[in-house]
Amino acid sequence: MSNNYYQREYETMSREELKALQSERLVRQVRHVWEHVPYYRGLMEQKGVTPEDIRGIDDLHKLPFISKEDLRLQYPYGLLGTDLKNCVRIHSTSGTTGRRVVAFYTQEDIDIWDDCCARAIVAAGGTDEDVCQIAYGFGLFTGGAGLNGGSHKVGCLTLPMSSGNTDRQIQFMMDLKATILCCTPSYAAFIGESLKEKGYKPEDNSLKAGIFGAEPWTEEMRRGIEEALGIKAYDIYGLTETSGPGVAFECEEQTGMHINEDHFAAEIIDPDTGEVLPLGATGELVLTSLDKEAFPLLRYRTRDITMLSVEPCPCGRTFVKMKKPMGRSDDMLIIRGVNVFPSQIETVLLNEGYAPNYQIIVGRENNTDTLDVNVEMSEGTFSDVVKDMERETARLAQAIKTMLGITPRVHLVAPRSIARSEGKAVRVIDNRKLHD
Ligand code: DLL
Repeated sequence: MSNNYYQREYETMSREELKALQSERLVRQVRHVWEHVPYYRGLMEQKGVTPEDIRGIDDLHKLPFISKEDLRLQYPYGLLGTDLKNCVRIHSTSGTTGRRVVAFYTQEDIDIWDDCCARAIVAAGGTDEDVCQIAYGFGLFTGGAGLNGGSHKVGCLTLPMSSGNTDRQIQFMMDLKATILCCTPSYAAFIGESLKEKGYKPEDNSLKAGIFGAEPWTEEMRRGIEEALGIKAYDIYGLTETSGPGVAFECEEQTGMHINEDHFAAEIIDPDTGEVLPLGATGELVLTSLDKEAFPLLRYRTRDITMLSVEPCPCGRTFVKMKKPMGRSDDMLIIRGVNVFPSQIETVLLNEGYAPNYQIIVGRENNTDTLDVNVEMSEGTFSDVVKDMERETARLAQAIKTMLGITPRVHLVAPRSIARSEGKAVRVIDNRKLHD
């Protein structure tokens, strides 16, 4: 049993109490949406549902879904749940194509969001004695602002570094004895690599924990970061549409992320049919906000593929846990008819002793899909004997084939030749999309 709770009364409430709370909040949230967001009202009317039909959380499935496409169509104000004058902030997705999604917040929304992030920091062992270095981007991206708010609530000394300028990150980390690092896992790996290059050993820093999220990362990557920085690495999940980081967070068990179910109801659906799947099934995560004012979301299709579990957690929290998302359904590559998640290739490469510096290039030659994987060598794996390199390339190709069932072309590339990420890493180049 843990003592690391930020809001014990919610985090450890019984499932019956939680159900009653979720029911009461859902009824209120649906009414709020019906009265304030004509677009939602239209969707509900189309499905023949009125607020009277929603009497509790068991009625959630009666509501229509909402998708990223709806959010784009309603850009910028179409889903606003309150007068603009009540809003105090916006954030926006980092999407590179199409219209961005803009999320609005009242002060009350920000307060709840900060609480969710504070729960994550406390679950990672954070207290008011800690120095919390926030190296997620600050700005329209939600990572910096969310963890910053959480860190203030916990009372940590907060270093609002934003991402980038790795030399300065390291200087502040060492001089101010940062104990908790918050950034994307790919940036954490890069910081670890840079510390090593500067001659620091993992025990030279004061870090004890890291809170990493905003992109998929594997267990193998977790182990690599934990070793490089000498810390425990905790996962955190969220998306701009639901406020930002803090929808779910890991406790000391590190076996999945507790969903803050007093604020978000979670379902898993079959992404093709929309059918709600039983607990324990893998599918698309659908989230419903239960107490948002400015940007309420009913049954939002996240496109993230995961699985839920209500197994009692030794930490004492009663909230369901979601497994590390494998990636978004739209990140899944279909190569020669085989479904491939980039994270599967990452698992193989890290198991084979490589660092998470790789690139996946998909193309099409003579009407057949091609899969090329560029893998960066470390100084240690580098060899100028051609035979050795050929043998290594063949070994990696075989390992990937065993995982995926298709044979890639593997290319070993020089140390430091693949660009490092300070935010979300771009691992895949799909040249087939250019010809759509
Ligand atoms: O990435 C919010 C965030 C900031 C989460 C900092 C955690 C830490 P977006 O930019 O809107 O928001 O991207 C949301 O990122 O739908 C997932 O596909 C992915 N994602 C976020 N956290 C994780 C995670 C932020 N822990 C999208 N594991 C989501 C895997 C994640 N994927």
